Order: sequence, then C-alpha cells, then structure tokens
Amino acid sequence: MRKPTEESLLAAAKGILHKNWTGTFTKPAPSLYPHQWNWDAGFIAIGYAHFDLDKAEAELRHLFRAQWKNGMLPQIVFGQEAGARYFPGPDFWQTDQAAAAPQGVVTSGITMPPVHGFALWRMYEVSADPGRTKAFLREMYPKVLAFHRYLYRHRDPNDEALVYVRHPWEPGTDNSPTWDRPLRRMKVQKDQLPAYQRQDLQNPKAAAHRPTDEDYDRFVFLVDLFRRNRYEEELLDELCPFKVQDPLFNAILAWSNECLIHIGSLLGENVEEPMHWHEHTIHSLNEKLWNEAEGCYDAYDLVAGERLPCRTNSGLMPLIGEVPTQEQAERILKKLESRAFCGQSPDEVYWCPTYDLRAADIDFEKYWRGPVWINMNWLLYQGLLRYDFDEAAERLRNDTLALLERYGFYEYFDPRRHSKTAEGFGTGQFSWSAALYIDLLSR
Ligand code: 2M8
Repeated sequence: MRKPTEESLLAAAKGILHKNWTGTFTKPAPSLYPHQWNWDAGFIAIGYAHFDLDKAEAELRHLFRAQWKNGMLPQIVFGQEAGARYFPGPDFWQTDQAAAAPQGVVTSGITMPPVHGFALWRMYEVSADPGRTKAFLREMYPKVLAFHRYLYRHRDPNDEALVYVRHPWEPGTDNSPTWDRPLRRMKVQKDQLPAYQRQDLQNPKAAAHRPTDEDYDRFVFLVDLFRRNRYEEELLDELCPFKVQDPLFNAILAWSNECLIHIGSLLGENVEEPMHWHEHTIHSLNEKLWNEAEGCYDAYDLVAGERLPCRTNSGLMPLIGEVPTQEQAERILKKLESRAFCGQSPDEVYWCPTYDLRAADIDFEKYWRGPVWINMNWLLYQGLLRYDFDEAAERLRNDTLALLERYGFYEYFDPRRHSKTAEGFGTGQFSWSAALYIDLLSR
C-alpha cells in the first residue's frame, strides 16, 4: 500500500507529464525549455512506460525521427509551439547548412548522453505488454546502434573507446565546475562573437542560478564555430577547442552498450559490435580515468592533454555500467559516504549533492554546481544496486523521494536538510523529476 502522500504525488507527477505533453513530445518544463531535449526524452519515456506505452513510444520516436544521417542524435528537436522562446533557436544553429542534418525536422547541432539503450531496456522491464514493447525494441535497436556507431566513429579520435563531448551542453551537466578549466582556456573575443540574447534569465526562479554571461559567450563561440564549419565532423574534430572525455557520458554509454547487448540478444541479433564496444569502453574508463588516490573517476581534456580532477558526482557514475571492480566500487561508496558528499554529520544533506561539499566554490543553489538533480540520483541509485550496496541505495532513494515530497517537482534542489532558505530551484513542473519519481516509486 502506498502512503497517501505518495498517491497524490504520483497523480501530480502524471499530471505534469500530461501538461508538458505537446501532442507529439514532452517538453522538459512548461516554459523554460519549450522544445524536446534528448536525454530528457529518455528519462521521460521511462516514466511513461509505467502507465502510458503510447506516449513512451511516441516520445522516443519523435526524438529518433530527428536523428542525423551520420547517426548523431541531436540535443534539441525544435517544436512548433507559438511563442516558445529559447536561445539558441533554429536561426542561430543553422543546421540546415549541414549535409548530415535530417529533412523536415529542425534540430540543434550537438548531441547528448546516450541514455536510450538503458531507457529502452527499462521500458521493457516495466512494460505491461512485453510483446508490444519487444516490437518497439526491434524498431529502435538499429537506430540506437547507429547513434553509438556515430559516437565511436567521430568522437573517439585515439581509438580508446572513450568518446568526447565538444560543448558543455553535450554531457547535460552544463555548468559543472569540471568544465571551468577547459572553458577558461578558450580565448574568446567579445567583439568577434555574433550578437545574441539569452532567454533563460526570464524565469525569476532560475535566473540567479544560471551560467554566467562569460560562460554563455563560450557556449555561443562554440556553436558559432560549428555552424561556420557546417557541422562537418572532420573539421569540428580538428578545430574544436573544447574536447573532454567525461566519466558520466562514458558511463552512460557503457550501460547503454550493455543494454544493447540484452536487446540484441532478445531479438536474436548478432551482438558482436556492442560487445566489442562494451569491453573496450569499460577497460579504458578504468585505465585512463580511474583516480586511485581519490577513489573515483576523472574527466580528461583532450585538447590540453591533461586530467581534469572530477569533484562532482559524475565521477561516481561508472557504477551504473558495472565499470569498477568490486574493490573500486567500495572506494566509490566510501567517497559517497565521506564528507565530500555527506558533510560533517550523517543527516546534514539530502543525497546526493552534485559537487564535493568541501569545495571552496560549492554553491547550493547554482545550476549543476552543488544542488541535487533527480536524474543523477536515479542513475546513482541504479549503480549502487548493481553492487548490492543496498543500504546506501535505500538512503539515496528515500532522500530523493523526500526532496520531491517536501518541495515538489522542481528542476534541482538545495541539498541542505536543515537550512531555512533551502528550496527547489529552476523551473517547477519539471518532466524528468516527475517521470523518475514514477519509476523510483515502483521499486
Ligand atoms: C539544461 O540544459 C539546457 C541546454 O541544453 C539549458 O540550460 O538551456 C540542462 O540541465 C540539460 O541537462 C537538460 O537536458 C536541459 C533541459 O532539461 O536543460
């Protein structure tokens, strides 16, 4: 039996997805994010799979209809909502210049974490009609494979089976402190930037916590570089000043590879290709990104040729793909249970702050620089379960549900449990917070 609060929150969560549904896809939130976002769609489909298979399938179909001819799956698929204001919009991206862009659908020109393999597998696990979902897996399997193929072909210049991101919007953790160093290194001259106007500062609850104008100048500089080079992969690989191997992105890739193996096997396909990827990515994550002194995974800056010590919870995420050995996983658990993510006393914070609590520049309100994000908690929870860290998994699940019960379905949350000023931040009625609540409740 569910508690009454759970019953009403479940109804509210479904209501949010319903409200953000546009008829063809689900917006991440009513106004701040008025189009379809790539990894949001994966998390949202997992939520729908519990009660509305039509929408779960429609969500992913809509996203994959925008897949580029080279397999790239775009970060944003632009919708048609009247009055939708978002920067950068289609006029700025100008992806119609790209030979690989799809026809009849307008998208941005970068990608996002490959969550679709595990989203599909989770859909299958919870589906009330596995026969129907199996048919859907058959439809999607080649498309997800094509996306992974794009990543290995165009984002892995050293054949390490570790793919790089070329814009801080690609890993999804846009404003993470891990990007500060490579971003600051980029020389950007304001007078050479195209004119632009941010739209994200109009939401009063989000404005103060969003990335700075200096960061946006760099975000825009990169997009401008991509569009001037017509999104030609070889040129971007050569010219892009931001190329980072992110442990979160690669952990998601590893887990989705594994799920592609499950899906392919279920469908009777030859799964040699995803098996090969799977083995190599796990190997390289451990060889190149594991930080033995810290007990977590780092990022790597391919342009500067240096490790970027990762003090965010992205460094714990390879748990999701069963990348670490048992011994390494225990070090990760220790890190999670240390002051880095717990603070001074066991009940000081809700798990899991996105950034090391001891970092001098932690900010409990700033977007991706400290607050709790529900998708990161959901991922970490799966990772802890994989190693039978049941107690920690249970705490993480309880904290996640408690935050949503206390504040509602916000985009991110101040982790401090006893602070009087703590609240939910960013936009309210945030789709993946609602969708993943539905999934977490079902466990
Ligand atoms: C945020 O990112 C967009 C750019 O992609 C933005 O700040 O405008 C991030 O939190 C990202 O992870 C998320 O997918 C997106 C939509 O929810 O918003």
